[in-house]
Amino acid sequence: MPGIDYSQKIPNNVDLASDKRLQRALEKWQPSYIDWWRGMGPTDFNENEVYLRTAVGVDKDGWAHFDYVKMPDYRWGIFLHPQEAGRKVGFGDHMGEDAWQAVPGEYRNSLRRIIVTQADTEPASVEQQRLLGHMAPSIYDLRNLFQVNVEEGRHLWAMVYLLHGFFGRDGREEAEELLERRSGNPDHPRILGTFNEPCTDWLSFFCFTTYTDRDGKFQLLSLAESGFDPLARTCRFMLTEEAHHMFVGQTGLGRVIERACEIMKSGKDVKAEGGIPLEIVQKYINYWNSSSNDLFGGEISSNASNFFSGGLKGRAYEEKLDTDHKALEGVYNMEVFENGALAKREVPLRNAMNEILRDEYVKDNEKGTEYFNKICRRHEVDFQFELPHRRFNRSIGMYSEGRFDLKGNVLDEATWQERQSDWLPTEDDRAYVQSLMKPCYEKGKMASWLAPPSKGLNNNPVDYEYVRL
Ligand code: BYC
Repeated sequence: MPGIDYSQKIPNNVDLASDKRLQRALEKWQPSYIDWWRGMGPTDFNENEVYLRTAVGVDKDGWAHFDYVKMPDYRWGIFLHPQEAGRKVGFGDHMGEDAWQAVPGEYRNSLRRIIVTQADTEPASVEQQRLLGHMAPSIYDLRNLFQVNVEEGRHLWAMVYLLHGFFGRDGREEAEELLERRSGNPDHPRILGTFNEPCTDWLSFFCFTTYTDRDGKFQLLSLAESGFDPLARTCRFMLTEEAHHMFVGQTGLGRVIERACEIMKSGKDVKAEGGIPLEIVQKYINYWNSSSNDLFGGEISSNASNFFSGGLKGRAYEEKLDTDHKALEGVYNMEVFENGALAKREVPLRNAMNEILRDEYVKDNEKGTEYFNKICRRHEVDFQFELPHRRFNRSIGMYSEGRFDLKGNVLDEATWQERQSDWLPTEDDRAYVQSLMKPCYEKGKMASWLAPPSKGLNNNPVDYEYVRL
């Protein structure tokens, strides 16, 4: 297995030096990327040394390397999971054929579209989070934010390698565009909805890394099955990085909940003590979870069917599933929304691939909800977190045509208008959360609204100097 070559301008494990054209093209893109980072990344912290984790290998232990790095000097590179000899396409119409090492002509446009959509989310999230460093609740959290940011930058590199390496001139043009679109810019927005939403407080950041990054996990799991082998190998390695982002989100929300529970248990008022009431946490969960549900696309999708039949995008864990990998027969029983009402309908399996992936996502989210409820029970606080129903507050797909409550029941417009402030953050809720967003940079100290983590990083104490300010 080739290790990562750090002697090159662009660290990589794909023997970039042997492909001079590709190397030149990527080295030409590199300064534009650094310019983008210096302008749109966490700009005001470019000169600080941050205790970051860098990949030195693509195996399980390859993550062991931690060191102080100034973010613009981070070694963004191209790291692919090792090639599996004799790998075959594992699903769809081409099942059993050799996995493709080049882009099949007939799927060029679809593959480019999938890769560009995935790629676009990476710089978008860095842009969304760029000002959060100014209001971090601790140095430990500040470092985690920056770790997430540099890894999203690396994910962009991973996708740009595919665009440059396999899509010729179109790919190079798409790579340029990835540095030109801007999160939330009405004239030149990012492609997917959630990635244009403002993320200007840390409660949103923890929800984003819990729910939006978890969408990333499932999209990557399905692309890791792709018959286009370089895409599959790229996504397999990205998944190892994604896990840390969800850890940041899940434990971050857990600590906010824990702090509120501690205050409640002591009989004091959560707001008076500078905590975040659990009802507000639930509303933020409702908001970010529903937006992230949109990221799976429409419930019935011919795009998804084509991606599956072409062997481009499988189901999560497709290889391990004990099932018909062609999905030609069988149906998905869906509750469709038609003429203002829900009705049961059998949908051909291939057309339901987005929904099948969303099912896995919902299951994984439910485990997260249970983790939050355990914290409440441990503190003997009588509060039950609930995951909103997938129909709630949607902007994409058939359920965006109607209004639904948190349990997925159909509502009329008037009831929705009357009730939505009970379910989604109001201006007042947002103003309150924003009022707490003050930096807490004293070593080992935490802001008033969250509990300390149970341990520090890489066997260091919680009060370690994770960022040299
Ligand atoms: N917002 O057939 P449909 C991550 C569009 S996150 C706006 O229903 P399809 C990360 C769609 O483009 C993972 N538009 O959907 C996390 C289409 O437009 P056109 C990102 C949307 O194509 C945190 C139309 O609606 N990965 O990694 O089956 C931090 C109808 O499309 C949205 C990927 O996205 C939306 N939410 O499925 C950092 C994987 N949803 O063509 C990173 C690659 C749909 O009619 N992408 N539309 O103009 C895909 O597999 C698919 O494009 C989607 C959409 C699943 C996203």
